[in-house]
This record gives sequence, structure tokens and C-alpha cells, in this order.
Amino acid sequence: MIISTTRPVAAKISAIGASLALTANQAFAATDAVLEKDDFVGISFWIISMALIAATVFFFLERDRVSPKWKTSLTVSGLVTLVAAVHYFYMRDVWVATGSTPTVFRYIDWLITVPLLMIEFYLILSAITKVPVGVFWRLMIGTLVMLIGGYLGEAGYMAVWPAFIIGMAGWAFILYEIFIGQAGKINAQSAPPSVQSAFNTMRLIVTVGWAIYPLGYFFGYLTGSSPETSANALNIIYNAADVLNKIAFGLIIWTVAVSESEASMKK
Ligand SMILES: *C/C=C(C)/C=C/C=C(C)/C=C/C1=C(C)CCCC1(C)C
Repeated sequence: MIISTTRPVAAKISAIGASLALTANQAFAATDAVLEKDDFVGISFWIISMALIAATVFFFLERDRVSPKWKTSLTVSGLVTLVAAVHYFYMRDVWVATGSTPTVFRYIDWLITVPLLMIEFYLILSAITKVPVGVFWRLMIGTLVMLIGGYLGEAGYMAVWPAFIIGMAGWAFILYEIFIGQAGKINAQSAPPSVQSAFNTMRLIVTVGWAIYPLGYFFGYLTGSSPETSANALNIIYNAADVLNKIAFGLIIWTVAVSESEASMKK
């Protein structure tokens, strides 16, 4: 019994550790620049890289504690932090080496992790009731419009204001779906109290937590400050937002998964 549970865990930890160490090394070898002690944006990239690795290992290991229907949710939380950790290594290097905003890596990261977070909503609801796939696709469409709009503006393919408005429209569409649309209705009608409270907290994150990103965009492009001040503000704000929306979001799901699993074991 002990052997059969510890072996896969040990294998899992070493696999995660090895792959992360490898990517960290490759990214770091790409530049000679070192982190300066007054480079607070660079320091934040570094701290968050490490926090994301720790969170990844935590979510993957904690899978063993929850009942089968919650395992996928924890897997997805771990994938979000894993994908982000690898991108943070690269973003940190770009920042330390050039002092410029790592827009491409940031958006590739978001393009993978934001849909994964949207899948979490769908999974949480699916763990307790049947959910039409339309909910999933509407959340995806909103996500794509939001990110494509943002990228067009940040990468210089479009004027920053119109691109911002397109991005805001995508986000508004997501908020509509989870508050007033079908996902919101399913939650209100069929979810047990613990899932409802998790769903409500997740909604709060997508409203208040995600609002930090357009603020970052605003301070990065729309205030008319100097390029250096703008780049510092943009990256610090995006980095802080990621801690909340990737790590804290995963922890909320973990809390529900553990309490729901323990409740069902007592029955
Ligand atoms: C893990 C990464 C996450 C949760 C990223 C979320 C990103 C957003 C909510 C971005 C939103 C934006 C707008 C609402 C307006 C246009 C600019 C964006 C793309 C920054």
C-alpha cells in the first residue's frame, strides 16, 4: 500500500522537477545579463517564477487527496501554473537582458492559461451537474476576443485605444456569461452551497482580479508617461495580477475540492 502510493508521487515530483530545472537552465543560458539589486520588476519576475513552480508541485501532489471527480480540476490548476512558470523564465530573461516588455511571451502564456482557467469554470460546474457545451464555447470566444484585442494594441498592429476597447468587449462578454448567462444560471439552480461559494469567489476573481490587467494596459500605454515608467508599471501590474489569478485561483479550487471530497467520504 505504502509503496504503491509513494512511488508514483516520487516519480511525479522528479519528473516535474527535472523538466522545470531544464527549462530554467535553457532560458537562463540565453543571456549574460544578471539581475540588478534595484531592478524591482526583474525581482518580481524572479519571485513569481519560483512561486509558480511551488504551486505546480503542490497542485499535482494534492490530486492524491481528492475524490476522482475533482482530480481534473487540480490537474488544470497545476497546468496553468506550470505553463506560466516556464513563460516567466523567458519573460524574466527578456526583461533583465533588454529592460523591455516581453509582450510576445506574455500573450502566448495568456493564450494557453486563460482558456485553461475558463475550462476550470466549466469543470467545477460539470462536477455537480450536466453543463451544455455552449457555455464552454462562449467563454472561449470571449477569451479570444479579449486577448487578440489586447495583443493587437500592445504589439503595435493597431492603435492602443481601439484595441483596448475590443479587449474590454471580450471581457464584458465573459462577465455576462458567468453572471447573467447560462453558466451563472446553472450555478444558482443546481450547485451545492460549497460549489456555489467557490463559483462566486471565482466570479469575483474574474471581475476584480482580472480588472487588474486592463489597469496594467492603461498604465502601460494610455497615460502618456515616459516609456520607462510605463514599462515598469505595466509589468509590475501584470505580474501582481498573475499571482492572484493563477496561484490564488488554483488555491480556491483546491479548497473546494478538498472540502467536497472529505464531505463525500463521511457519507
Ligand atoms: C493568467 C493570466 C490571466 C488570467 C490573464 C488575464 C488577462 C486579461 C483579463 C486581460 C484583459 C485585457 C482587457 C480586458 C482589455 C485589453 C487589454 C487586456 C488584454 C490586458
